[in-house]
Amino acid sequence: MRRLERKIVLITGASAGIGEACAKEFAAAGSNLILTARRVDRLERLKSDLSKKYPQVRIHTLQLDVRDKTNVDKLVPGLPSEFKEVDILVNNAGLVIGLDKINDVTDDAIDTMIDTNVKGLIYVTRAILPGMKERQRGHIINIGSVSGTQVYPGGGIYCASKHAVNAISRTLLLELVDTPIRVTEINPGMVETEFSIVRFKGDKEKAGKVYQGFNPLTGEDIAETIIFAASRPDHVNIAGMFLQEIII
Ligand code: NDP
Ligand code: 8X3
Repeated sequence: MRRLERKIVLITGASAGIGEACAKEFAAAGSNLILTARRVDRLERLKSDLSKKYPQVRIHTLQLDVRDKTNVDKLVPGLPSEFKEVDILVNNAGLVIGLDKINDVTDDAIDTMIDTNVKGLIYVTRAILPGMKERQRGHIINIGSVSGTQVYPGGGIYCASKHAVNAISRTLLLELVDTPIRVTEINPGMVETEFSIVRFKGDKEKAGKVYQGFNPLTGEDIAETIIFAASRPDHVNIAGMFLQEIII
């Protein structure tokens, strides 16, 4: 997709799942990448694979915990000069912990989900948006969820965090409506990534059961949709999309 060639794309949570799939799709489209996550060894492996396949694509990796406000604030000043002008931000880093009812959910699970999914997304947006405003161009793509408009027992805190992402996305859309900066929220249903493995603290058997009996979405399905939104003409802003798995 020529519209994405040489764009600088920053992806949070690029070490697995949807973020990793986005890295592959944007690289295939000729974009230059800033790949961030906590597991930097995985980012290095991904960089090495993508660099072999797409030698023209420039890739910068960065260890970044989105909860760490001090480090997020240093993000742009610390980027090499050729990566500083971020065109597209994919706010993807996020997670769910457990399936506990609100009565039982632990302080740690509450903090981890809210700090990552909500506060982290705000910190990163706040780090990148001023540059986009200065340059009068940019695209913020937030990974929300169907859980941003729906709820389920045991998902209260995660759903609250994604409802917050929905509120932030819609607010940003209004706050930036008189600028060329675009805001898109992508809302997947059930995607088979490491999401449920993280939810069940590494229990792969339990995680696998979540997707039994139907065809879940894949990280690639979501990344393709993100690429579609990112590659529309500059005057077309896809404000939001929902992707639902087919239960068969
Ligand atoms: P994965 O667990 O496969 O990937 C999550 C990514 O987020 C990893 O790269 C992880 O990297 C990163 N991450 C987690 N915590 C942090 C942190 N504190 N700082 C930086 N990066 C972090 O899950 P998915 O790919 O499925 O999830 C991606 C997004 O999609 C999330 O926002 C999730 O809520 C959303 N989503 C997922 C759905 C699903 O069914 N899978 C459905 C709807 C939305 P590392 O651990 O290396 O830091
Ligand atoms: C993830 C959707 O329903 O698996 O955002 O919690 S769900």
